[in-house]
Amino acid sequence: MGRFAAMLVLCGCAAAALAQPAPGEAHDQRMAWWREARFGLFIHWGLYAIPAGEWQGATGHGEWIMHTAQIPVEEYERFRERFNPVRFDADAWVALAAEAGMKYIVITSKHHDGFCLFDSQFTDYDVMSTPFKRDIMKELAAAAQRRGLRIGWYHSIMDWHHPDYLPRRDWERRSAAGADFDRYRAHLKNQVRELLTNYGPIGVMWFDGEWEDTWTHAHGLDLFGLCREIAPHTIVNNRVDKGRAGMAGLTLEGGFAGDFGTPEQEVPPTGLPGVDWETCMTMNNHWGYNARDLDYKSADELIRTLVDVVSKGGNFLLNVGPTAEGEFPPESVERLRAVGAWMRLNGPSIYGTQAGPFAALPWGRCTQRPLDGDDTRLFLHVFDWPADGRLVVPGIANTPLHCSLLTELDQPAARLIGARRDGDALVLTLRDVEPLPPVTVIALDVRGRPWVIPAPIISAADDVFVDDLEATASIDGHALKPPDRGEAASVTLRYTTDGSDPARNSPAVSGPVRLRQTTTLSVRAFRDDAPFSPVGRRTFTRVTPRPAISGAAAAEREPGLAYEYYEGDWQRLPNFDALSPARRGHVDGVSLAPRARPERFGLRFRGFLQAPRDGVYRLHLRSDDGSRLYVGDQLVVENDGLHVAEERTGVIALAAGPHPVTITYFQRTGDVDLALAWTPPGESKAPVPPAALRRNRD
Ligand code: FHN
Repeated sequence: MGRFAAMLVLCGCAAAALAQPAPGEAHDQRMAWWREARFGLFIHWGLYAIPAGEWQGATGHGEWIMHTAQIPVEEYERFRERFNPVRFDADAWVALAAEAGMKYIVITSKHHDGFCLFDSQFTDYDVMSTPFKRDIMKELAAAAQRRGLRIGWYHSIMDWHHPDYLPRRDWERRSAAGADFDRYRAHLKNQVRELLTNYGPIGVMWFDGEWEDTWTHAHGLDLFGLCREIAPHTIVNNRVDKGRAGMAGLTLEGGFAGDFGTPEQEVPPTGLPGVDWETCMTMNNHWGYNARDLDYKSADELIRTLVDVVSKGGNFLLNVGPTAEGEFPPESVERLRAVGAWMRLNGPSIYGTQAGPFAALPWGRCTQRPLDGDDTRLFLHVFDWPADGRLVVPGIANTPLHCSLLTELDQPAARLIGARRDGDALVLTLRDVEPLPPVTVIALDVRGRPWVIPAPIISAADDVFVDDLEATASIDGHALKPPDRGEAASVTLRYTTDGSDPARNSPAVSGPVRLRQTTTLSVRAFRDDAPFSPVGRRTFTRVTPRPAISGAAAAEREPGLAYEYYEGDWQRLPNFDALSPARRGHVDGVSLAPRARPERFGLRFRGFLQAPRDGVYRLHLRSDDGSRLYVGDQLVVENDGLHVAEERTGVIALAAGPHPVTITYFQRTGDVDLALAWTPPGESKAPVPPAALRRNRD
């Protein structure tokens, strides 16, 4: 066995290039209530609640029904005559939000369909021209104020009704002649002024529908500036501008506007220090009311998602789509009440807390808040209760001061939970403690600010190798000293190659290693012969290259790939075998050339990838929206889903020669992108050259 390179690497923040408004005093003051609140109610309500997801027999629509069912404006407008939510009760809605433990409400003042739920002097396409004739936003704002909740407006930039909004939907017959987008922007700004002026203090402007090319960065800055000018205390999301990184929702560098990022239907994989963000999520599969969609997340899942989001430093905006009668669906009410019951017991572990100090915990999550002096309260959210009654909190150097169930904290009869040191970890004794599912919260007070030592990082080119592989180990130098003070501890990295935990007499790392067989490397930091970090572990597998295909003579193949072009509306890659292509042909390489329209289309490319030599190949597929790459039947790159241009990489060992390859892709709306690159063994990353692609002769 060779040696490791012991590198005490100062690893900086690895987060993508994310922007944040100038931190400053004003920003923190503006964000203070929102960072304290952590949990809010999203409401998607409008004319689309009337069809409730159904149109001419199709039942999968939502708030996009005007577009997805291609309902002409003049026909969709007629829903206005039927909008009469006689059971709407603003106080009842606010009471349900408060009962759930929510501290703010964001409701659709106008969604993409252009219909306004408020009394606007700039359009008659609003609630005052319906039989209901009441300003719903005014009633809800007043009810929220009475109950001490903040109110916010979701206002769509995209507008499928206003004659000056462009572009038209690609299926519309309505002419775009005479449409003036600047006149539309003036209309939009007039309504934003109404919303920020006529309804009392507004907590949030939650813009959406910013992705079409007619809306520019300049427009975003202008609208953001208007909000700041009219209501300097109102926070504005990043969808006011063009800097949102798709459904992942965070704000890219480049001076884009917005006070917080907006991941949608997903939670960032790790916390993002210093970044304000809010995950918005549906309870079922639709934002707007769909009467048939009973696929609701359980209350337990919603509670764990709330904890997951807050443990990473975010806010959670949970959606309800009310019915046309003005009521929350009973399934939503049931879940709001269940989440509220948990919040009444555990709210202090959510409200005003910050992201926990751990990159990951095997049994749950952690949030934290400072205590008087320099000490810290850690809220340990236990999802998986330890069968042996021992809860191991790994890689924490702090001294424990107090530990009990959150629900017993500050009670005279509080049962203390034992917390003792075991190497790098604190071990809590839970044998006599009853868990409180779905998430039991333990309050662990520690001296000082959290000093967490992560497991060493084991680095190598890939997890698989054909002939041999070099690996190294390192530990984050920042973690080797207490926060903000003291000298870095002097540590030694020790390792094993059989999967066992390194011990104080295990060999010390001292240089790179050359692996020639499948091996599990385990590395741990030791200080004065005592374990100082958790164990870092990584398995490297020796593989045999996938044999190239033989038989069909290469001479019968042409350069390039065969393609099939499909048209349809998908949220994920469809099964193209079950569809009929609108067109077939061949192209030099993977590209968008075969498409016949800007959105709602799919492509499938098939052919052969010529591997120049035996070895491990990294294949890189970038797409907006979803894509996949197969070699033979093996899925090598998974990049499916609705997202901005994101690149995913897969690794496969190939023998020299041709290998059957299939790339699938779909685009729903907005920006498009598709690109294939590779990193052959011993070479650097580059687009796959046409010379490496072949297709069967027609
Ligand atoms: O198109 C909208 C969608 O209808 C819904 O409002 C979500 C909620 O954030 N936002 C857009 C999709 O990203």
